[in-house]
Amino acid sequence: MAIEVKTQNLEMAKSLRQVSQEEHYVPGHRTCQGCGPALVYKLVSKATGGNAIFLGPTGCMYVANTSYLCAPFAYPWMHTQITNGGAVASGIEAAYQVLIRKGKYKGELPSIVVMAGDGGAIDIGLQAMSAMMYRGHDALFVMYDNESYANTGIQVSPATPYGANTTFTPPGKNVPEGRVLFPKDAPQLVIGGHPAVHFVATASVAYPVDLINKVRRGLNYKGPSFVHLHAPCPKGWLFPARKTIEVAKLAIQTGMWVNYTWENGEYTYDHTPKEYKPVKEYMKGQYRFNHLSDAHYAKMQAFIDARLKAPGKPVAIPVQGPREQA
Ligand SMILES: Cc1ncc(C[n+]2csc(CCOP(=O)(O)OP(=O)(O)O)c2C)c(N)n1
Ligand code: SF4
Repeated sequence: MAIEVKTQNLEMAKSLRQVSQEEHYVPGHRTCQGCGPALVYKLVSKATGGNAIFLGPTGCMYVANTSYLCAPFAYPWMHTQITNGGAVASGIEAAYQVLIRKGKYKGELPSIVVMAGDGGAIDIGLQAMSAMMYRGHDALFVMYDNESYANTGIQVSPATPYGANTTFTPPGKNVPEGRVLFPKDAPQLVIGGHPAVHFVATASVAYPVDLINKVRRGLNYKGPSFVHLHAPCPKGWLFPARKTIEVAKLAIQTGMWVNYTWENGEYTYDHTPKEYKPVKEYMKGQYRFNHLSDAHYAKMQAFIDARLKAPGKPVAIPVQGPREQA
């Protein structure tokens, strides 16, 4: 006879006061001052409560956090390769299913959470993430998005915005804008190709209650879910460390970031301003965009305008076609 798999039912919070003061991401890590991804870790682990297993693919949130026999994670946590966060989560969930079927484990299935950077999610880690989604494992995949391969020196990633100066896309005479491509659409990658997924959401460190509730809603679903979290990186984006939340808010006020939920095919949007500010206001505050000309800002504005007409849906973006000259 099949045994029922008991899962948690995490309650939604109306305000931060309703969120436990217990810390699961504790002092002692070595991330930069004002690190957005570190705040993501703090908030996501507050969302899950104690019954959770976290997986950390290689990236800032692994390397800057841990050293030999020392880590700031007050819950079971495991380092995975940057390639395979989704595969390790799948294995852990499958192992629990076997223990439950054999009657060797009688508790609730813990919240299994992959905390991947953009590289570990939609670039080097994409195949394992997609396979976890495709096979329908009961786990949450979090993509904390600092828009670069931060840990290896702020290299370009497929989440890096057009016009960004990274160590792999330095602006110069031949390519004055630096980064020429526009980013991949992470939520659409998941929504478009994974029938087992019923919940995908985007959130920002600027709105912690919304972030916590989206993590909880994702975890309450039986099956895979995906949450894409905007996490400014003062070191990589080059803004003063005290401005992380200001930068995150400005992203939403200018349309550079849109908070939404996709649940069983329905979109809902949060924190949409009555009127969007020009994207230049957001970009001007970050040294990574300092080299751009007005024509470059206009190109970014056109992209954002197109995206805001149908937020959450794919838009046509300029891409590099086949080369006519080497
Ligand atoms: C297969 C493989 N390629 C490259 C690396 C080197 N590497 C370690 S961390 C990292 C950057 C990770 O970037 P991301 O996933 O976006 O996380 P972040 O550092 O931004 O937090 C890279 C490229 C690696 N560890 N494994
Ligand atoms: S480089 Fe960016 S993501 Fe990495 S620890 Fe520093 S602020 Fe955080």
